[in-house]
Amino acid sequence: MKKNNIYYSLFFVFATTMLWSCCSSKPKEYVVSEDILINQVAYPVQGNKYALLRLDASDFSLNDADGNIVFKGKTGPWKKWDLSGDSTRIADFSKFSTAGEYSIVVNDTLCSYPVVISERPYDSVGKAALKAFYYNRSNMEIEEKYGKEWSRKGGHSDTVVYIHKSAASASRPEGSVISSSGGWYDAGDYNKYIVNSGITTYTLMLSYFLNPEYHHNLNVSIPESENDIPDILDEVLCNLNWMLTMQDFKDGGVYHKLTTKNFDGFIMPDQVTAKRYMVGKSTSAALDFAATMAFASRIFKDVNGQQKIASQFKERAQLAWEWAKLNPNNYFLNPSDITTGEYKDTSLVDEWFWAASELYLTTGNADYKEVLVRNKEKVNTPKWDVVNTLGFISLITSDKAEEFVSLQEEYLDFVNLLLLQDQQSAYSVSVGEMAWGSNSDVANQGVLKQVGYNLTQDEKYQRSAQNDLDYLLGRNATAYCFVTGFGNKTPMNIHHRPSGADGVDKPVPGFLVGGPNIIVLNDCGDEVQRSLFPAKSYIDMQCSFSTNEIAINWNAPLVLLASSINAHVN
Ligand code: 9MR
Repeated sequence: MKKNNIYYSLFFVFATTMLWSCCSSKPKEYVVSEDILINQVAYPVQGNKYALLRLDASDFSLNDADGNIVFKGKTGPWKKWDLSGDSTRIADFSKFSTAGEYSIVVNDTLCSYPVVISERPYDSVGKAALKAFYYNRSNMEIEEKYGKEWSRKGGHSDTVVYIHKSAASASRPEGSVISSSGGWYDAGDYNKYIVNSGITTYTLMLSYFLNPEYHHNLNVSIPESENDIPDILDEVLCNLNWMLTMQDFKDGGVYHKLTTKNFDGFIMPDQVTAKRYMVGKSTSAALDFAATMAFASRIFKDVNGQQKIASQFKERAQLAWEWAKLNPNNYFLNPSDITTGEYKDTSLVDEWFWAASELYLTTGNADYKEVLVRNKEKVNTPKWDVVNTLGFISLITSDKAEEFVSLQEEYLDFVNLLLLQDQQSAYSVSVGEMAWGSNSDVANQGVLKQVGYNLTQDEKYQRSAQNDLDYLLGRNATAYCFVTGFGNKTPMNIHHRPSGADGVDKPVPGFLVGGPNIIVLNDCGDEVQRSLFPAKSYIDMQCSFSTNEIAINWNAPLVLLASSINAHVN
């Protein structure tokens, strides 16, 4: 992994208007400009294809690798984005639909990075995004056969986990030891957190639920690829099995997290020595666990040979729910001796709604319906601490959907609003703020649009979801393709411990970085300046935990988005 480099970061700050070296269009040489923003992975043959120009040009052309002009067009009107502080105009080449490699040429001097048009544009990025979960498995060796240059020894067997005093109970007193193996590391750190695992695991199962045929045919080369379960469900099972160990089945309570006291350094997982603890049972963990397990039981009951575990998921979900009812106000706060991720949430109405929705769909018990009706809030963009829309999605796509017609209307009203925001936006996205993990908000809005498409078969939803993917893959204000291992300008120095410590130059592939925001401007020290425009405030340095970390809950919507578009573009 490259060392953090201050010159590199300073260069980035001033690079927004800089021109890069030549692209290879012949017979004429053009200079690549990052003011011609494109999806650097690929565009579908059928569907929307456009670049965004930050240049004053009224015409553009699409040239093939030999320099021949294959399409000419006019650019659209300027649109401004307050979040990026700049303006763009559209260069639309949707009408051109021949697969191949091209570039956009402007003013007869400047060109874009290569524009790829393909029948199956997101196969590789979708596979890599799912494979990233395998790379982040906590307890097992990543074998060379599957992990290539990113193979590594196993770490964190988590067979010896100490009960922290915040989690002590009569049967498991402080300092007693339990085993809690498996699951994924949460992010660039090595800890495992139930709240974040819940939404992540749900989103991957939703990807399967929406696109079963696509996932049945998808092989991402993991140790379980040869069994008869789709790889995405094998991956999910690794985490579900770990989640089960996070429940104290004596009382149904679910520990909030399994963690070291402080974050480990940038060392390989097999080198770490710090003790791991089970910390605090929380209401949010119990409800997210209940929701995820209830959905898992519906998914796995129809999977070959998985009926037994499916009914276990259901029982455990109910057990967690009962605990939450008895302990509705166990809001998690880090104990004074623990400094790792807190995942603090003081408003749990949405968690009650989500868990009640999943349990109602799984059991048919009207008591849960009564709770969900009472706790319904407005549709919004899902996040680890904002989960009511996950309940909406499950209800309106279920076999009980006719009981929830008004929820479907509310849902589509919200998604239609997102589409309007996309049309008005200079960067063709619906986000109105840049949060920590802003890229996952873009991806999750793409997920909402894809669900809209599944419900209605109306192409407009899919087109707007495609815009979200285009943004993530390079058509954004930083000109980065935000997925490791993809694009011409790609993150190299992610805040991810194995990528930082493995001695391999390239980061582990398939990870979506958190992306721009201005929440913590000095994570690399005061001497490293970032843009004050939120949508440009991203830096490819390992120290930038606030913009350049990766996380399982950010990758899951990328998997769904790429898989769904892949499944439907052809
Ligand atoms: O995704 C989380 C973000 O919403 C919070 O603002 C941020 C600070 O509390 O934490 C993020 O989650 C991190 C977690 O606490 C620890 N593992 C890495 C996660 C991604 O940064």
